[in-house]
Amino acid sequence: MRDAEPHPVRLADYRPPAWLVDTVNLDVSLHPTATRVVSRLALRRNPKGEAGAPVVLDGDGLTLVRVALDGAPLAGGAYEATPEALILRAPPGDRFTLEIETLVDPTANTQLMGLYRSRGNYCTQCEPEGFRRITYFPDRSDVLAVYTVRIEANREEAPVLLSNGNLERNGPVPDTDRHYAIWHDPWPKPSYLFALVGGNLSKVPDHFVTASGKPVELGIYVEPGKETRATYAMDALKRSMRWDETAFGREYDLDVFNIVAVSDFNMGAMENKGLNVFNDKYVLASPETATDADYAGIEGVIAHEYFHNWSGNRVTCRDWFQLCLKEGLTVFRDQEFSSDQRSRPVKRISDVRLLKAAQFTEDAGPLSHPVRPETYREINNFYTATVYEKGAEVVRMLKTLLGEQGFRAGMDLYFERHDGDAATIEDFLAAFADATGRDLGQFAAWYSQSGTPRVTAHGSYDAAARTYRLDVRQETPPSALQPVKRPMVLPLAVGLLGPDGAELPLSLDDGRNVPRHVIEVTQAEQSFVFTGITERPVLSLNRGFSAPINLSTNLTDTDLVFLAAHDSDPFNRFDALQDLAFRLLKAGAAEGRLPDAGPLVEAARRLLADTALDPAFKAQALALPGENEIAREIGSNVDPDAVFKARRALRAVLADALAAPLATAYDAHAAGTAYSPDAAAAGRRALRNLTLDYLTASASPEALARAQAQYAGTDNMTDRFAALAVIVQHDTPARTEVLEDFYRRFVTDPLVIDKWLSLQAQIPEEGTLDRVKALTLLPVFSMANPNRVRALIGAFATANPTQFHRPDGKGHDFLVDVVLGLDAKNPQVAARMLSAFKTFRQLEPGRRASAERALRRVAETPGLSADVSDIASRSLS
Ligand code: B3K
Ligand code: ZN
Repeated sequence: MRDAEPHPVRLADYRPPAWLVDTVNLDVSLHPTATRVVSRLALRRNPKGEAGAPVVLDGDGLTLVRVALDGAPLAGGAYEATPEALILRAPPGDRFTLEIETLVDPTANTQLMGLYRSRGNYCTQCEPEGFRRITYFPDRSDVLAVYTVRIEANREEAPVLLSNGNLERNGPVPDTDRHYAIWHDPWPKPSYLFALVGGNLSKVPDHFVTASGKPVELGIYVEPGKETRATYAMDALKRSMRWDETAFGREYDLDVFNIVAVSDFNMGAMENKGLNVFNDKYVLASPETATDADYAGIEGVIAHEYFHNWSGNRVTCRDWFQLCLKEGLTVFRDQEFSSDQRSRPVKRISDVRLLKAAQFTEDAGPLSHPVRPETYREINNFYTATVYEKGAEVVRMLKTLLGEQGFRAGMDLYFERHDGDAATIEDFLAAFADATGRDLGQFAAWYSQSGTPRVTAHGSYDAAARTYRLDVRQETPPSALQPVKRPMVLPLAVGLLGPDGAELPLSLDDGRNVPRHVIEVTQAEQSFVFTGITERPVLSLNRGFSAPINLSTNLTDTDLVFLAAHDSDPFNRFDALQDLAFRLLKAGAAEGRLPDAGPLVEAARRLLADTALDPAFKAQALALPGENEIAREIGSNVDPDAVFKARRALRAVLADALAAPLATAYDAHAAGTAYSPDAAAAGRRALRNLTLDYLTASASPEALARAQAQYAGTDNMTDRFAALAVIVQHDTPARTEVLEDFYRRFVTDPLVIDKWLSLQAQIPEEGTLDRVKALTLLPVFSMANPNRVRALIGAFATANPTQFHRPDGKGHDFLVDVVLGLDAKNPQVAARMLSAFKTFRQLEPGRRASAERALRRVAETPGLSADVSDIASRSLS
């Protein structure tokens, strides 16, 4: 267990490592409770490190057996060893070999960090600081070494033995029931990219030939019996490999690429060199068990981890403050991949929804931090929406500013310059600046300044002068650490629409035209005057959400209805509808009754009738913002019950006003041929299931019967689960029936049971808390499995605002009990659950006080992990 109050680590304190490791030879003898690890490190003093510094190797809970130096056993007095460090104060020279033997217990490892067991199989997770739980090592991302790994295990227990790189040889260990495999990875890598797997797994094989003709053997390893469920993941992998060649010129660089699916995993997946380890949720899919969203998730995560091979592995991070260097960039790359594979506008809309839901809320609350933080107490708590999602937005803005070619030139230069390096954000920006000649000095504030910029744009038309003037002001909310914030560079994609909806040519009064329709705001207040505008235009600003900002404009409801119908930018078409809905919902929540929804109804009616539109786009544009999204827009003094009621009321108004076209759309998008997970088919299902949601808003017996018919009559999980979700919203006997039926059908399939748990946790009724507690007692639930915990507890805390924030505080108390119970076993997941409180300051005073009491109860508990104590104290700060 780590120290709950460790000294904060600061970016400003970075020093190059005093010692480097050229090669690592690991010999791992797998055993359920006593795995023996012999590590031989070729150590070399770093000429750029602190002169005369001792050798300090990190450990975490290690049991040391012996140490040898250049082959000779080291006497006890020659080193200092604790479970947390191995220190040689007087190293014998500038270059020597250290051999270290440790014992680890993978079965007792419930943190799922380091070497652990998942359903009997051995696997590892080393990022960020798990390698030190396997052996003593300078466990930091700027120490790159070439690894050779020998794994030995019982043949029956672990017939499959995998590590990074290429397989050198394998075979039986003579005269024993054991066998071994030796893997060699020629690419120097930091310890966080090390991985090892041993177990009884089935290989789904395939192959790939790179653009330059190099053959690569591909393997996805799954539990025996699950092979057919890996087909889609394999397909996504091959498409990712090809895409990275064409979009970024990046080829794969080993003879093999393996993926292993495991059931117990703290996050989505891990990009270990040549051996990605995945949460099985992001590998396994079949039409009967996975929804369209699951398929899209698999495609995105497979791509993300694969793309890390260049953005993260070939070029890694100098230190963990630079995490966004690999994560933000790789999220951007996976977003682009999915956009190319599917519909670009639909992907952009869902990415922005996620950004706002997860990152804008984080940045507006006590856990706000810059994309590149400057201090941390527990790095595991910085794998955040800010680092990932805002980090990706910053890369996207670079592309918007530099254009397609400039961006590609910068990326090429970055990869060329830093291949084999541990790089920084400064290195990244310098590559773009040098490739394009552009000064990115002010732009760099996107990495260092926290908070979402608030931008107001006021447009005014001057008929006499034939000009349209846009006055833009920006301000980023101050924070305790950064009380004064500088203006940011905001690339705002813009269009002016004429009365017929046509796009007007843009030129500014200084004679410039507007390249790529992007204006660049760089000052706190700035005006742009567009000339030659003969009629009052309608402004479409921040198209495609080109800058991650909170924008308010002086557009009227009529303007928004116009944009919803005519904007050539699909994102802003969607956004116009959302804005209309937000205006109504905010007023409805504040006043207890909805204003006239006429303009929204008309805009929605037109959109629904527009046969030229992609059904997937329609489904997004017609879906009302969720309760959390509405709360975010309200921003302060939020009453979740009022939000819920306003949303329900607006849904009923739309359902009633559009009953006929919704029913027509439902029938018109009926499932046809066999299920296919492609984007077009998924889009039709999305629209149909959205209409089903509206059609059952009234809970009329006919509507529920339609949902029940869909539930029973389909063979795919998307349609079955969508029907289940709408039925479960209504307290009728049908609810119990379908929930029981679903359980019986899928009781042996944990990933499907997660959906069942999650759905029940989201029922917006008073009985839900007791229901959730009861579900924790079922044998299908386990606090030891992160997927189960996220599905049930996570959904309750993050997706059921009326019940989590019950006025009696019992929802808060429950989460605290769970977090405290979980902390001793899996601090990372416990801390994740606790961060559900990140928006508590936006609540009305009663619920805010209850959340604060709950957080205090955590903070005051003795013996907390660093992970949980860090989240509790920052949340309260
Ligand atoms: N790099 C890993 C995340 C590791 C998280 C450690 N707490 C997965 C990813 O982002 O690709
Ligand atoms: Zn990543």
